Amino acid sequence: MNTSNASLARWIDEVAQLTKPDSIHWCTGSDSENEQLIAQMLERGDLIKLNPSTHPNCYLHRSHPSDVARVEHLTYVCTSSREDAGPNNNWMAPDEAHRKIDSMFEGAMRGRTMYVVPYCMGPIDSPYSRCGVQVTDSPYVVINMRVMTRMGTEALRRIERENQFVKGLHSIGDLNPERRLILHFPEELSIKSFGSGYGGNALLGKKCHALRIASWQARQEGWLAEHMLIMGVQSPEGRTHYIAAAFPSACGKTNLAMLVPPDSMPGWKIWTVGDDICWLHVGPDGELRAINPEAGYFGVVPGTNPSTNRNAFEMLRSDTIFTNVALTADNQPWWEGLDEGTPVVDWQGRPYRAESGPAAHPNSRFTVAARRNPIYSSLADAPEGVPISAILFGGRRREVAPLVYEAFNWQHGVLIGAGMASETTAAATGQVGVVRRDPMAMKPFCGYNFGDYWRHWLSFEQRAKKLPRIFHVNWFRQDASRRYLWPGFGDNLRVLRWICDRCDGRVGAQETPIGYVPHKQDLELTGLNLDGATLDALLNVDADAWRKEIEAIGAYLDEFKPRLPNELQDQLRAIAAKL
Ligand code: OXD
Ligand code: MN
Repeated sequence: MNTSNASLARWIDEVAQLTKPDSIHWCTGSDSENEQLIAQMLERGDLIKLNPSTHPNCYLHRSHPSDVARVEHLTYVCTSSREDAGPNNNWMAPDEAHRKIDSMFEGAMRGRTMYVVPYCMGPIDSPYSRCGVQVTDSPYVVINMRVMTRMGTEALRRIERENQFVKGLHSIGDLNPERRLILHFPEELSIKSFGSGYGGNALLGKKCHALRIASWQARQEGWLAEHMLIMGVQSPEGRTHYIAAAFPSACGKTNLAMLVPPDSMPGWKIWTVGDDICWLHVGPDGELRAINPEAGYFGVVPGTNPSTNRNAFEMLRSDTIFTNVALTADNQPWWEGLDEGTPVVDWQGRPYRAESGPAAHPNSRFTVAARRNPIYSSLADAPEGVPISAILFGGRRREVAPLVYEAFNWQHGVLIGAGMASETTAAATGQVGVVRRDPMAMKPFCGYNFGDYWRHWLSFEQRAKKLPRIFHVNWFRQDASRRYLWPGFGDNLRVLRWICDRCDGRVGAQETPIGYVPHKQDLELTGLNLDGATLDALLNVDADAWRKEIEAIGAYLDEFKPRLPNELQDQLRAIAAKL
């Protein structure tokens, strides 16, 4: 027995009887354990050591070519009542779901080691953190979980003290896409994932626990689990505002969280608290406080270079696990958008040929400890979290949504989040570039009915003494010839600065039917080559386009009746009337 917790010991026994591993390894999270796993993976060819002089302690893993992204069509929320999962989730009855996936797990770990991975989501000593145990037969998952969570003995001790944990059972199976399922049982606080080794499907602490299960728990316990980065924006006077921002997958959360200020804004500093997930609690002072439940970044590689994100680029030069990138002749990692080196081997390990598509997979990823980030916030591990001044919602919208606008109030802000839309990306299997509604960037991650979720968001008006202001941003506006109107990346600080000024009550704004937009003179644009017409286009609220948008949002929200809160419909009607 490796634990004093009887229910954990019993569950591990049951799982071992079902999956029949050759041996069981309880992970401690130690350096030597990690080194042994890496040595074993190198020997089996599951990892490739990258050039140690340019990229010390970096490795490449190539996944099965059919297993490179989240599989939303195979991801289910299994609640007793279908309505509780809502139209936003695939649903299966819990009994049927267990039966189906247990038949896949039957004997699945024969000939393999079963790893027991205790982990803590959030600082190990934070009252806001929650623990879990993932069982897996994939050493790749273990070494990634060690980077992404507080994994090992300390987490196990906390589980033994609290006697509560999320159970996550995972096997890569035979990686057959026909035998792949990602199932969530929020009522049982458990997850079963079979047939994929890809991050979002297999690192169960991340999307499965910290978003789908946690969002359910958060509703019961009065907090929020969100798909948001958390960053500190420090002004030259030394005042720091913490901002939480929700953007769909592969829309630049990691880049924004690690932003490098433009030369024309000396004295501004950015501090990263988190790049993907945010747990928001009402603190003792009645304000919203945020922790990042993760301890590492599982970020999109392509496009990372010293000018788009110098911090990320530096961070990836050592101690990083790369997945599905290409290789240069001297074994350095290579990806599209890296402005140096030449690929010779593509992400599938084949000699690179331009006509066979990109060298690195568009959803190739890095796994790296958050502490390697040169601008890691000193409060990122604070058990009490950071106070949030502003919440941002945003998507990839070629048209319609202006660069930035502010909600009139909390209810309107919730409507802005609920009506969010974005063009799809390579982070999930399926067509790329089509506009879909992605409320709060949680479409793939909310573990319950969106109608109930929005009602829960609205309830924070009663729960909190002071709420953050809510904004919508769009870095991705294009003109008719598909040219981006806004430079993005470091220059996004210009928009964040306006947001901080609004939080401090320092600047006014122009009222439009959809919210407050900046007066042009209040945006810091020195050093930017932006002509007046482009700025007008970026801030323009086109009434015709918005009438259509409001209609589309209304039609989408109607899908959630009868659980759709009336407040959202009232907000929508008010905007329609003004338009
Ligand atoms: C991610 C995602 O990996 O959102 O963070 O897909
Ligand atoms: Mn994400």
